[in-house]
Amino acid sequence: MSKILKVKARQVFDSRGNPTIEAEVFVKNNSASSICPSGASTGTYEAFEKRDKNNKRFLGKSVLGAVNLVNTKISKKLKGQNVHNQERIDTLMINLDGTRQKSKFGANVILAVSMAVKKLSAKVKKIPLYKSFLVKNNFQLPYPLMNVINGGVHANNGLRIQEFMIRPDRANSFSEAIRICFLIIKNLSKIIKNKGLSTSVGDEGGFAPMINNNNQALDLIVSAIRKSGFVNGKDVSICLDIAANELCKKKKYSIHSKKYISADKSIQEYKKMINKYKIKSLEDPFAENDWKSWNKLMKSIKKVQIVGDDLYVTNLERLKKGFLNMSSNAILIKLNQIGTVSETIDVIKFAQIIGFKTIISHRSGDSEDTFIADFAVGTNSNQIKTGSLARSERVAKYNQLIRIEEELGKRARMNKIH
Ligand code: 2PG
Ligand code: MG
Repeated sequence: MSKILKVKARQVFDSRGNPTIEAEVFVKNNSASSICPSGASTGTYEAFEKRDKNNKRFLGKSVLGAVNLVNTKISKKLKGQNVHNQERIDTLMINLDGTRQKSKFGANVILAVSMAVKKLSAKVKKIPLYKSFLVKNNFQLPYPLMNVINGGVHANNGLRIQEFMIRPDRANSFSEAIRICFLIIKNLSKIIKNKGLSTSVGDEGGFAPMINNNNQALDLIVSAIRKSGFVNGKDVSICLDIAANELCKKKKYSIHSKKYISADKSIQEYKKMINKYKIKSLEDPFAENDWKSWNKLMKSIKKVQIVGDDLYVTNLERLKKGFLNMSSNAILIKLNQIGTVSETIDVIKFAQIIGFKTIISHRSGDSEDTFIADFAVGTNSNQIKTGSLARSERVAKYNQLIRIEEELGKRARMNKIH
C-alpha cells in the first residue's frame, strides 16, 4: 500500500502550442506526472475536453479551471487512496464527475491524473511502466503506422485524406521497422524536393506538400518505397486515415475529389485505390453515424484492416454496436477519447476477445509524454500510430519503444499483423 498524499496540476503546452493539463501525483518520497494530449479531428461521441472558454485568456483555450479542479476537488478525493488501486481511483473520479461524457470535470483533467497514477504505481513498484498493464511476460512490440504525408485538418495543403502512413510489415524487430521507415522518409523528402515542392511538415510530422490530389500523394509514397529498395504491399504497406467525418455532408462524401458522391460510389473509389496502391489499412472510411456504409465496405473488401476511430471513440458501448453491425475489424485506441486508463483497458480487452486488432494512437496535439509507447507493449496491441520520424513529441514515443526493445533483449518479439 502506498498512499496518495496529494495531486497537483499545472497548465503546460502541447505540440501545437495550445495549453493543456499536466497532473502530478505524490506519495511519500515519490511522484509522477502525465500530460493529456488533444485532437483536432474529434468525434462527436468523444468524452468532453474541458477548457476555460474565456476569449480574453489564451483565446479561450486555457485550462486553468481544470487545473484548479485537480488541485482542489480531485486532490481531496484521492488523498489517502492506494496508488496501486488504479480501478478504484478511476472509479472515484468517474463518480465524482457523474456525467456520461465526463462533461463536468473534463476527460483531459481525469485522464492526466489517471495516467500519472499508473506511472507512479509502476515507479513505486520499481517496474518499467510497460510491465504494469495486461501482459505479464512474452512482451511484443507493435508495428509502427508511420505518418509520412499529412492532409485534412492536420495540414493546410488541401489534401482530402488526413493521414498517409506506411507500415513496415516484414520488419522482424522494432528497430528494423524504424530503419525501414527512416529510409523511405528520407527518399520521400528527396522526391518531394525534386518536384519543387516544400518539405515542411504538418501537425504529426509527415510532409505537407502543397498538393491536393490523393493519388498524387500516393504516387510519391510508392516511388519512395521503391527507391528505398522495398516492395509496396509486401515489405511495406500503405495505410490511410480518411477521417471521413470531416468529408461528409448529408450522407455524401468528398473523399476522392471535392465533389460529394454517395457512399456506394465512394466504396467503388476505395476499391480502385486499394487495388492500385495495395492499401492494407483504412481508418474512418465513413462518418461516425453511417453504420450501414461501414458494414457494406466490410462486406465488399477482403484482407484490408478497417479501423474505427471516430466511430468507436474508445467507448465500449460503441465498440459492441460496431461488432454486432460488423463495421470493422480493428479499433484505434485513444485514452483521452474515454478519459481513464481503466476504461481504456476494458475496451482493449473486449476488442481482443472479439478478434479486433488494437492500435494505440497519439493525438495530433501531443506532448513529450511517452505513456502510449509503454501502453502499446503492455496491452499487446498490434500497432501504434504516433506520427512521423519528425517532431520530438512523435519521435519520443518511437525512442521509448527502442528502449523497451533493448531492455527485452533476446526476448523481444514483434506483434502479429495478420
Ligand atoms: C486521428 C488523430 C490522430 P486527431 O484522427 O486518428 O492521428 O487525429 O488527434 O486530430 O483526432
Ligand atoms: Mg483517425
